[in-house]
Amino acid sequence: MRALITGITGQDGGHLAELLHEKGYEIFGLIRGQHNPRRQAVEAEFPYVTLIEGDLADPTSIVRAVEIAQPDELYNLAAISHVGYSFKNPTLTAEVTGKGVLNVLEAVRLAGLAEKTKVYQASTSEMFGGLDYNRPGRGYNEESLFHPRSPYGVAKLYGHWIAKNYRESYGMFVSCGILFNHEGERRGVEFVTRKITHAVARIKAGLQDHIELGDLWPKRDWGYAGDYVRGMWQMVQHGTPDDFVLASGETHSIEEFLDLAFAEIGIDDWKPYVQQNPAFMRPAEVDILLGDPAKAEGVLGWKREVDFPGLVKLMVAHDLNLVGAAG
Ligand code: NAP
Ligand code: G4F
Repeated sequence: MRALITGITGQDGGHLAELLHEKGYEIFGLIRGQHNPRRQAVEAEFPYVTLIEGDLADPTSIVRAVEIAQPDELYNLAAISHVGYSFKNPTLTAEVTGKGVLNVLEAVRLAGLAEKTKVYQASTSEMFGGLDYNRPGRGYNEESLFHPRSPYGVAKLYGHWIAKNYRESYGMFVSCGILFNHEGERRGVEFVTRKITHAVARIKAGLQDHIELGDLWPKRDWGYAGDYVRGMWQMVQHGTPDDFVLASGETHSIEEFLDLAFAEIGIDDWKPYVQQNPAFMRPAEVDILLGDPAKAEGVLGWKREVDFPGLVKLMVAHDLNLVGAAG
């Protein structure tokens, strides 16, 4: 089996490369930029991945990548994925996170692979928007209303619908995973969980004395990325293309994340170590995300293995090791 992963340098790209390698796939990874600073790290960690240069905003480069890889499965994970960044770069976000999906689907068609290549599209819980009227207290599922609250969420919603449109119009196998937040040791430090665990480790090591964050009350449905990429693969192995929510079914505030992370280094009261900085607040916030993964659990047999305390523990342990403050 041959797989093409866009977003190979990202968190999920790394977990997925590892999983597909264990399963014996020949793996191709799309990498952008003439001098991508992550290239060396990816080559060192995943020597079995063949890198192909291309950019989601350049349709020709995607056709070329698809022609080279001739994939049985294409996982479209590439995106401008940071919500805060999308407010500052809305046009770029629309081009890459939105129109980039169209470029991928068209590339598969133009390469004559519409019947062969199964496509996974990385949709997101950000499309729900977290407003109270939207299934309050029950958890969003595949039938919930969409009300995106950021340029990122709006762009992802275009990607989601164009993916469904290609499934319905051309009979292509295109499945959309509507994934809630998933984190882990590969998470970028620009996201709140890893920003916290990295800072906690550095505080323990005496390398910094506080952390600056935005709003602390928003709640997220956090899971472990390794569990979620397994779900992506299961969606693609399923007999028919469809949409599936992957979530933990629990929601926790950033304050709760801080409680657990600081407790790992023996600090019960994190308040003296946390300063709020408006620079990290967003023009519109998604207050609360809670997902209902019943369909994925029932139809695919997907089950997460890492719970919320386990996630925080593994991330802090990883970062303590990274800064040499473990033990
Ligand atoms: P990530 O770590 O931010 O990775 C994003 C990837 O996209 C990187 O490899 C990045 O490459 C690549 N990329 C950005 N712009 C590109 C372009 N113009 N052309 C080609 N590649 C480009 O994201 P992630 O957490 O792994 O998430 C994977 C996907 O799932 C994303 O689409 C994200 O929006 C979606 N998602 C994530 C979550 C989550 O909680 N993690 C939840 C729901 C959905 P560079 O290294 O070159 O920047
Ligand atoms: O970690 P975050 O940046 O993740 P966010 O916005 O929920 O988006 C992530 O999950 C989505 C799935 O729901 C993905 F689609 C998306 O690609 C990405 O992976 O922020 C989480 C919460 C937000 O409420 C934010 O306002 O944390 C809040 N926050 C508070 N201080 C902060 C900070 N977020 C960041 N990144 N940095 C802060 O200093």
